[in-house]
Amino acid sequence: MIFNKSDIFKDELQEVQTAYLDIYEPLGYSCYAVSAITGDGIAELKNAFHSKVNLLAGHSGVGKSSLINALEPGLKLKTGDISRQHLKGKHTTTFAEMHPLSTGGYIIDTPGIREFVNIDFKPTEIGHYFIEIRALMNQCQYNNCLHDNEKDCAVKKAVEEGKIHAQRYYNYISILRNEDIYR
Ligand SMILES: Nc1nc2c(ncn2[C@@H]2O[C@H](COP(=O)(O)OP(=O)(O)O)[C@@H](O)[C@H]2O)c(=O)[nH]1
Ligand SMILES: [Mg+2]
Ligand SMILES: [Zn+2]
Repeated sequence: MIFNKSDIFKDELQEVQTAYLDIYEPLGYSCYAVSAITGDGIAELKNAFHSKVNLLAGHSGVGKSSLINALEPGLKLKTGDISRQHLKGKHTTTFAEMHPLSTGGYIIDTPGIREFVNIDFKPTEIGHYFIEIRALMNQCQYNNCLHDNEKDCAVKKAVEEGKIHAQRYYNYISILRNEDIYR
């Protein structure tokens, strides 16, 4: 989990970052607060990425290409101005591209999140990609439970008990209902 643009995380934004760290760190995800502009945290990222095949996914404009440039200045990937992107609906990176890292391994730049979310998941498969939902789904009453309106759902029970973070459940339901927030 990478939190880029840490140079502009101040005051309320700092709290937002902390709130996300509190969701993802307990789930076992390594979290990195970095800045492609100041270089903060880039050394740690380099360390985590070396000798692996890494892929950056996230909304257009979050700084994926800028981060890769910070890791590998020689690549000189095109980066975009967010406001202009929004006005013209233009994405700077138009297809996924794999680049070798000088530390060994590779990094894949992607245009955004849309292409991943558009993959046709069966509704019953979505829960497999949430590790905390996956861990409980066998305890649901129905083996095809979507953890939505079903009775005796172990996932919903865990959300009510605070064992699954409400934000994560909300994200799950949004993907299940094919909502637009991740596009
Ligand atoms: N303040 C700040 N701006 C950044 C940072 N990283 C990227 N940007 C800016 O965010 C915009 C989008 O960056 P880009 O790398 O094209 O995003 P991508 O669409 O995810 O590849 C550009 O204007 C970058 O200069 C950062 O760490 N801090
Ligand atoms: Mg890009
Ligand atoms: Zn369930």
